[in-house]
Amino acid sequence: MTRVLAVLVYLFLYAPLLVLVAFSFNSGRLASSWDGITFAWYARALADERLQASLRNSLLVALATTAIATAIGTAAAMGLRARRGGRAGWDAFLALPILVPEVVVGASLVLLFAAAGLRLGMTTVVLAHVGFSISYATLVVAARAATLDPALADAATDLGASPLRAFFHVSLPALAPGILAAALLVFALSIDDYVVTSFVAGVGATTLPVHIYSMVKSGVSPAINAVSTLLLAATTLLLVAAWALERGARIRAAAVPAILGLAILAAPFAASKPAASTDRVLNVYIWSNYIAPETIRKFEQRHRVRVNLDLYDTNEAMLAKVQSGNVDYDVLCPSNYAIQSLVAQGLLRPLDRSALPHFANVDPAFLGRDHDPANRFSVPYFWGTTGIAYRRSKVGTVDSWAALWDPRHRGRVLMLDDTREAFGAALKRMGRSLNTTDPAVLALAQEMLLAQKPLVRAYNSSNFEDVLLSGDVWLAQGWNGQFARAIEQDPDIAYVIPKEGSSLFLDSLVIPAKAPHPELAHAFIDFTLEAEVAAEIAATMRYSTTNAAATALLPLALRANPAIFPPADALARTELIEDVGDATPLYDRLWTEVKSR
Ligand code: N2P
Repeated sequence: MTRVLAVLVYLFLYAPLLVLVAFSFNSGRLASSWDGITFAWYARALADERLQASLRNSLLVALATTAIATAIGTAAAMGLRARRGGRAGWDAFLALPILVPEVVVGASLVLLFAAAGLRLGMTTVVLAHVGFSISYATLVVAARAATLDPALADAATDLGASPLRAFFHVSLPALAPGILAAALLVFALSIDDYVVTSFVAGVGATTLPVHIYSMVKSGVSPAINAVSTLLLAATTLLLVAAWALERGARIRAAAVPAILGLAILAAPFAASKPAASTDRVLNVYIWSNYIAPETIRKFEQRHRVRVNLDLYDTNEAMLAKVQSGNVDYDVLCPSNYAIQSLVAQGLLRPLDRSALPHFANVDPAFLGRDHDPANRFSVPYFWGTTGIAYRRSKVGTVDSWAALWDPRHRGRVLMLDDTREAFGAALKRMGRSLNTTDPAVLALAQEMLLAQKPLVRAYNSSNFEDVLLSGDVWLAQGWNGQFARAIEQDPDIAYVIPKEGSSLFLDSLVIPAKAPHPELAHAFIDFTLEAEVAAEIAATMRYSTTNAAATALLPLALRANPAIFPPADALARTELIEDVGDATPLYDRLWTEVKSR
């Protein structure tokens, strides 16, 4: 009986990992069906330059962290041992950082770095990793140190050795397995940290876990399973080595798993041809699913530069990062209402039109809008609508927001994880403007969203179309481009702009006031304005282009697709989301309450 229980517990622990490993070899794209064995995802993952760059960053950070944290940890362990008496209190202080939630550590470090005037980048990542690994390193070395007989070092000093000599010749060799175990543990902790790193990474310091997470955001590809399996194998091997050393195994015995683990991490470098060396970089921060890696690659080749691409899923997330002031982005893609607030805060740089010869390709219908009347700061990129996509076979025909509140759809509804869009749906359902600033109306909208919560399976603004495709939900609020792609994959899915009306968005490229590479930023924006490039972007992403010259180049099927270019009567029902100024904090608070209650 106990044996059966033990098997069940281990299965519970390891089943998700086993599924991940298995599906990294699945030749089909979907996790719902097994289509045969392939190594293609590994080949794809190993050939991905962005992945290699992030792995390179991860290795650099992990090596630096290991060296620094292990040295400090060893010194601390020796210091603690020397202080006989009163140790317990110090031990507790050491263990504390291990227990402090990672989000707290991340958020406080961002504040600290801002106060110290440090720009977020590789250095801040290393500092953060050293910070959270010192405790682990100290505890592991201290455990080994406790088994040492202090009389040995005393004997060496009695025989005339200096304390330093006694440490290096007597204590250190005896401590070596503990130090190595600590080093391996620190390396493993650093190489797969996500939470703290995502706070302090800034641009150009994307590590492997951060990259994997952004891959998930731009659409789930089984290549992620392959990368994750490699990362899993490498960390497991390193931890086995650390564990063996702690158990007193010979260093040579532990070397086998350690070297194997490191070799797995080095594999992508062996598989890659050396990247074209270039020190010109451009930091682009844009919506997920808004530009294809292939398009970025073309720009990189043409200008012999490297583009750091970071992705976001809400204007609020982007604004928070840009307002924090210690990130170095060159190009952003805010929605109209976010541009209003960026301009008001003086955070954008006026554009140099002479550096944008293809500006004339923009459809004049999208120029001179309220958020930037003379287009001094922004160049339109994509426009689109928010609506509901649904499974016809499950819910019939949908034409109203009420469907997202229908108790029959309990647990089958997805809402955008986006303040203005979620409130927009509720407000439209009430027949109100989605730009209302009336606190009483907003309180009612909040009540509606709270009442809807039991029906909602997920709040998601990144890969909502995948959740619908997978069958997990039957109805999803979301943005039209990604839904257009879903409909092509599964004709059971339909998209509608509800009869009560919905939101319209207009997203533009802008250059932050403090952009470190404004010239390249102009070159990039102009590149996206070229008719062929804009057409490629629109055709791969399926959002609606604001580029008149590109529209003419789009395949007829796309131009005639009502999900991408909705009929006039549906468009007439939409309303542009606008900056609500002083009411913004109210919206934010009400939305946080909906999510947390
Ligand atoms: C991108 C979604 C479209 C952005 N993933 C809506 N402004």
